Amino acid sequence: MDLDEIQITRAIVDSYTQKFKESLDIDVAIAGAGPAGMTAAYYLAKDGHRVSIFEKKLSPGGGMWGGGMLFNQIVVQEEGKEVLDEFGITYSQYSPGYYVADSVEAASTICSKAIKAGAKIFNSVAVEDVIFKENRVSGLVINWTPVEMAGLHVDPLTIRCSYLIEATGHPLEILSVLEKKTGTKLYTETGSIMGERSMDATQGEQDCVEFTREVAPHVFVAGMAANAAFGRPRMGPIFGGMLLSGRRVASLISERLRGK
Ligand code: 48F
Repeated sequence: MDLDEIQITRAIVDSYTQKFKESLDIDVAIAGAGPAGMTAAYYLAKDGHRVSIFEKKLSPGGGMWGGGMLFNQIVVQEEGKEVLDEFGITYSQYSPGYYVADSVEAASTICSKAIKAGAKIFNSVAVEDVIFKENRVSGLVINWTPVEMAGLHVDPLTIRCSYLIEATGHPLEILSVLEKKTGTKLYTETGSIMGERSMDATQGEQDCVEFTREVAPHVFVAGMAANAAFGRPRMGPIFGGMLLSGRRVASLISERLRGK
């Protein structure tokens, strides 16, 4: 058949607009499509919640693609294995308690499963600020990443959400803005961002799950962002903690949404 260029354009613009409109007022907005954010989105969507991720890079997947130092394999410990099973990611046992998986399969599968479960992912969209009213976050301020990169003076758009997951990993971009612009006292020991500590895989992995929690009213941290917020160690290319953190934050927020 003859293809009509304008019909192709209409199809893209209409369907994107529809997807975006459905994300303007949602239960959970997630900043960052790394393994923690995407796993959280999968479980929240599976639980029937309206959830969208805003990811500033073109490719969702965060730090998972590159495995360790670009050796594109990841390690998952015993505790995280059941999340690999949930996603159907292929893995093998390297030695007792150490499982390895292809990082490209892992990142792409989690991404695909999250979308198929009903989550929406908006790539190349950076979260630059939050909506802050009555002493709490009630939404996100977003803009195209290329606008930010080019330093263009273009005003952003906004998303309303009941809960926000800060899953931007090491840089903790959203919590930093929240702290700086609103003076919100965080639920950390010091009331402020404590900053990540040097590497300790055992402690870092445990803490990543334990410190996955509410850090300010209606704002939860997950993944490496939890360690960075609460002053806990980094853990390197072992990913069980990220997957378990994503699952945990989904369950904590699901409980809150059911009780609201
Ligand atoms: O860094 P990232 O993969 O975070 P994570 O899910 O997983 C951490 C691991 O990859 C690894 C590790 C495990 O051993 O330590 O680092 O906690 O994914 C964070 C995502 O957030 C995006 C960023 O591009 C990345 O894909 N991001 C960062 N800032 C923003 C953002 C922002 N302002 N707006 C939107 N996305």
